[in-house]
Amino acid sequence: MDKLMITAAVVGAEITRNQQPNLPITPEEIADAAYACYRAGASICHLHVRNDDGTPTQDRERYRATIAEIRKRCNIIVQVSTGGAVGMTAEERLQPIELNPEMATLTCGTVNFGDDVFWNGPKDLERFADMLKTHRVRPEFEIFDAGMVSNALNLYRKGLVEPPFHFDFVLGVPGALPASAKNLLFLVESLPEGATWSVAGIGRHQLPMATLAIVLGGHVRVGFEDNIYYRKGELAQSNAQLVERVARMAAELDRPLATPDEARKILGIPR
Ligand code: KMH
Ligand code: ZN
Repeated sequence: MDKLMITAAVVGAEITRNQQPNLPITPEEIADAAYACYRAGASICHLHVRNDDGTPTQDRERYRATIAEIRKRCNIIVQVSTGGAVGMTAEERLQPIELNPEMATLTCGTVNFGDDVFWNGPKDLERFADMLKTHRVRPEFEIFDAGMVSNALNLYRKGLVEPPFHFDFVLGVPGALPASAKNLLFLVESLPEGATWSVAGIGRHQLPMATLAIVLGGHVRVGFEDNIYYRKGELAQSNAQLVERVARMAAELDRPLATPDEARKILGIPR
C-alpha cells in the first residue's frame, strides 16, 4: 500500500460560524488551520475561500492571498476547489486555476445537493478539464454519484486528462450516493489500474469511511467542509483534531503517513 495521504478540507463553502464557531474564514485563519493540519499529518489542503463576512467566494485574489499565507507556513499541497458553492458560474469557479496551483478538484457530473443542484454538465466537464490541462494543474476527480467515474474516464478518452488519476469519493451528501461499505467498494472496483482514491464521508460517515480507506489502501479526507463534529453531539475543536484522530488510527493500523513531497510523488505532481 502507498503511504496514507490525508486531505484536510478546512473550510468548504457551506458551513457557517453559527454551526461551527471555530470555522476559519480569513486568509490567515485558513492558513493557520492548514498548518495545524499539516503538523497533525495532512499532506493536502483542499481549499475554499470566504469573504470577510463568511460568504463563499471563488475570487482569484482571495485565493492568491490565502495560498501565500499557507506557503509562509508549510509545503502542504494546495488543492484549490473548482466546485465553489452551488449556483456559481463556471467563470467564477475557474478563477483560482489562473494562479497555476499544483492541484484542483474536478467534479464529474451534475448531482442533487441537499435542496439544491450542483451543476456540472458534460460541456462544463470538458471546459474545466481543458483549463486544468492548459495550466498544468493535477485534477482530483470528485465523485458524488455512481455514474461519475465513467464521466471522468470519458475525459481521458477525449485526451483532456492524463494519468496517474486520483479520485475522491464524496459519500453521504443528501441527494447523492449514500456512504456505505458496499458503495465504496463498488466505486473502488470501477477504477482503472493504477488509480489512487480517497474518501470523504459526510457528517457521521466521516469516521467509518476514513477507517475503511485506511485498511483498503485508499486515502482519507476529513475537515469541517464535510463534518463539524468530533462525535455525536460534540463539535470538533478544530480541523486538526479530526486529522489527529486519523493519524492515530493509521499508526495503530501500520499505515505510515505521506509527507507532502511523498504525496506529490504518488499523485504525479512535479516538485
Ligand atoms: N461546495 C460544493 C457545492 C469542490 O470543492 O470541488 C462543491 C465542492 C466540490 O465543494
Ligand atoms: Zn470543496
